[in-house]
Amino acid sequence: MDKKTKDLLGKFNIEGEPISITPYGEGHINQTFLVETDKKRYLLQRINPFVMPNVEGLMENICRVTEHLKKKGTETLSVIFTKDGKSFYKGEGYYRVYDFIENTVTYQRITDERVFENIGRAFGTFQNQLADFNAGLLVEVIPNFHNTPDRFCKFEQAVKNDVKNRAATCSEEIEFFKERKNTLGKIVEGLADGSIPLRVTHNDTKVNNILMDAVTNDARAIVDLDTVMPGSMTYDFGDAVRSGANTAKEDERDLSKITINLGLFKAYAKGFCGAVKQSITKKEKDLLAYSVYLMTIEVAIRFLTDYLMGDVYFRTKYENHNLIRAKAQIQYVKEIENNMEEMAKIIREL
Ligand code: ADP
Ligand code: GN1
Ligand code: MG
Repeated sequence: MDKKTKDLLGKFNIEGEPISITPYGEGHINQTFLVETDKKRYLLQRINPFVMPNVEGLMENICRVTEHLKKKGTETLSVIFTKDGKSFYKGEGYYRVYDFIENTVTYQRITDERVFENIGRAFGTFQNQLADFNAGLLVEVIPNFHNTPDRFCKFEQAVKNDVKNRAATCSEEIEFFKERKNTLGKIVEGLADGSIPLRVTHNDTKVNNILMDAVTNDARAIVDLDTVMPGSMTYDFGDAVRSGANTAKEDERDLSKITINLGLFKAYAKGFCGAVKQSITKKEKDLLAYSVYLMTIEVAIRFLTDYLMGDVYFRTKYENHNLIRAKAQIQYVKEIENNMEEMAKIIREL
């Protein structure tokens, strides 16, 4: 390990002598590393300042939410403080350290219905456990995060500016979103007129943001708490199904492999709805199938916007990665559209 890394780790209250540091996980936002000392393992993250410029507010949110969850006996992230008592360190970038949660696995995709039902139950339970958390204490770290009409406006702006001269390479995709402009508002409108309750939600319930027990496959800890903010319960339903019930990778190039696995959809719905049955309203339940459509088209719009803007938001692995992601998510939207009635029926019959 080089001196610079050792010095950085030395700023935090970690146990033992650092031995190794390796890039870890498949997150699209922060830079994540697994750190081993002669005593323990830790997760070091370089926080993405473009996405979350208010690091102070972000870490304040995470400390409050994790304290709240710990009081309820739930396993969650443990922030390792710096030697001068701060939840992050500012050097050449912003860094934070968490305990590495041992004996767990993260899935990038789901194939087993029982596992997905466990994940649904865990995100539903997370929702319940934050029901008595004072939302007024949370800083809106990424404003308008799931405001899909606003995402659409930003996309239109990116098409107009076309700073990288890329719009000509994705005219079909641009058209696809424009045709669906009027389908994007149901949830923000419901939140605004009070017909959908504003709750404290995770907002990024991608399946690799939950750690499962390596032996039993039960849900152990929900991680990536950067986006815990006021929102709609339906977001935490829709985004998990988007990421978990796809039969192909998020960035699959072979579009013929992509569809929604309805068995998995049903399994997640069973777990999630079972957990929130005391609090979910009729309108929220009626919007669950739609939320899968909405979260998928929203992320597709975001990938294409980022492609048009020159890949400034999501971490990418190759030149047109965001375009490939957008195309795959568009294909998934089409499949969801074709299965929407069946999905709504599954929810009604639960
Ligand atoms: P990003 O914001 O870039 O998505 P995450 O916070 O989700 O970064 O971390 C990336 C990955 O690291 C997660 O998908 C998960 O697999 C793993 N991970 C995150 N926190 C922990 C932790 N405390 N212990 C073990 N693994 C973790
Ligand atoms: C990002 O951070 P990660 O990889 O868990 C993004 C989500 C997207 C997702 C798409 C803060 O999630 O909103 O749905 O990529 N997170 C943020 O894979 O923007
Ligand atoms: Mg993540």
